Amino acid sequence: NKEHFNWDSYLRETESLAAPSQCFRQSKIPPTNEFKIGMKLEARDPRNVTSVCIATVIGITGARLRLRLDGSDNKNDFWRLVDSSDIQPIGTCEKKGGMLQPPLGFQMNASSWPMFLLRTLNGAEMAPATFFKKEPPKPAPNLLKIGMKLEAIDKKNPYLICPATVGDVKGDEVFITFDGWRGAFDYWCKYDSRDIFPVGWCGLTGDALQPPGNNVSITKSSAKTQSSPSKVTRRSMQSPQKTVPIPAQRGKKPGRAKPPGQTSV
Ligand code: MLY
Repeated sequence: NKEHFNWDSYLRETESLAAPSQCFRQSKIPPTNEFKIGMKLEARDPRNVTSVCIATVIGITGARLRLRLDGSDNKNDFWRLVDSSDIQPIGTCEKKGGMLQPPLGFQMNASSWPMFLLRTLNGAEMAPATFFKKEPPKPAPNLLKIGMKLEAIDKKNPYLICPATVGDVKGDEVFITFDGWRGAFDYWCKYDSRDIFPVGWCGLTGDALQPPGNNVSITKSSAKTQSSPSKVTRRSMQSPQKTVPIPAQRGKKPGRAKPPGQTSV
């Protein structure tokens, strides 16, 4: 899909509505990203959330940082918003009486951690405290409704932010479906997740919003009920809410075979 994606025409052609910005735990004006590659900070280890580790900024994308934990490998990078509560300036942990921990999968012998820590911080460029922005408050209550459009992080490819649709709502949980991807990347999350954004977010941050996929969702219900494709002007515009979310999948890792024609990066 080479043509550039335009939300206004997409919303018109799919006859859908964008979820209002008050639905999201995101600041209305995205926070400015002042970080520079190479700067160090403290970050919660995504694989061991009780640990606070040293991380290095290895990429900048919109209002997010691509982070790598010092002493970890290059296969476990993660992305955080500059106003995420998972990141803080170096020194914060100690100030609060905590101890910096080696990341899960620390590549050296555990006994070498104290010396490693000393060396990794020696002469490091530390991100200034003013670069860290305050996390926006949770909106209350859950205002997301089935069919609303949004931008969402693809959790299997977390550097990607994609056009998505609310496929289901159960209390505080929302089912995020990726337009044009047959359900393979869909997931449940809390309505106040930091991984979902209002329509227009990437346009404001300068992040590259992915175009919708080209795959029609083929499910029992859509195959039976879809009488006329007249409103569907592009294959990718099939309303994803016609897919049947499988609640049993909640919280589970892949488990399901990928449909043909889709490969993971
Ligand atoms: N390399 C993968 C990327 C899939 C991304 C799906 N997201 C956008 C929902 C592929 O092409 O299959």
